[in-house]
Amino acid sequence: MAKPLVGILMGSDSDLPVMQEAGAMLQEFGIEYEMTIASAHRTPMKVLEYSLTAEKRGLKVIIAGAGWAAHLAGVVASQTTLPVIGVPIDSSPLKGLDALLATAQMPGGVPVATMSLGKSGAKNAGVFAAQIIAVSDVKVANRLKVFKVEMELDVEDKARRLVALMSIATPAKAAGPAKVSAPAKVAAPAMKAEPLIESPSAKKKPRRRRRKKKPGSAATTLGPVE
Ligand code: C2R
Repeated sequence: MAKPLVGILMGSDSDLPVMQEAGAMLQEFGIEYEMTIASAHRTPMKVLEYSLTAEKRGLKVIIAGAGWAAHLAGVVASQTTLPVIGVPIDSSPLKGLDALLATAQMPGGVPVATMSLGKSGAKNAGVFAAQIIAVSDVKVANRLKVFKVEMELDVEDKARRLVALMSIATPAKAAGPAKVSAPAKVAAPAMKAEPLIESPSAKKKPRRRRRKKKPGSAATTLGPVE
């Protein structure tokens, strides 16, 4: 078996249903990977050891997924020059916002390439790791190209099926306009189109024009009060 090129870390076994999406993508691109649980909070020495030896062991990329106060990816990034991809996991009562900020908001000099929350983030971590490896691996680069084309074809296929479904649901439309009886025309009330958003100036009440006082009117003829 070839040496793993990607290391997938997660803070807890509870992260596995999300993080296995990353593994599935790497498998699709034919990239060997390893997977383990390590926590910067609960097993800090294991995280240090893993990060410090990763490059020597032949890893090219590390993917680190964690939920809650997710410090795992940042701590890994502090101990290696390998690219670190962070996956924030949406397992907390804050629905992952805490993990997203903790993973993304790294101080300058210690980057963590942060993916989106949850399963799509883990999937993207797998694709992104493959893209990093593809820079120096033509085989992986070609597989990525095929992956993109397949994704496009898949969307087009779904679009075609949707159009077909729509024509089944509304057969009258599909049969052509000649068979559809035209609805009786109802005279629309004369209405002025209202803008959806009123501009502040439009909200202002129209200013009343002051009438010019005619010369000789009471106001102009009254002299100062003595
Ligand atoms: P448990 O389900 O084990 O209680 O863990 C894990 O990633 C998990 O999502 C709850 C959550 O705690 C996270 N965890 C971290 C770290 N270690 C564990 N964020 C860490 O080192 O950052």
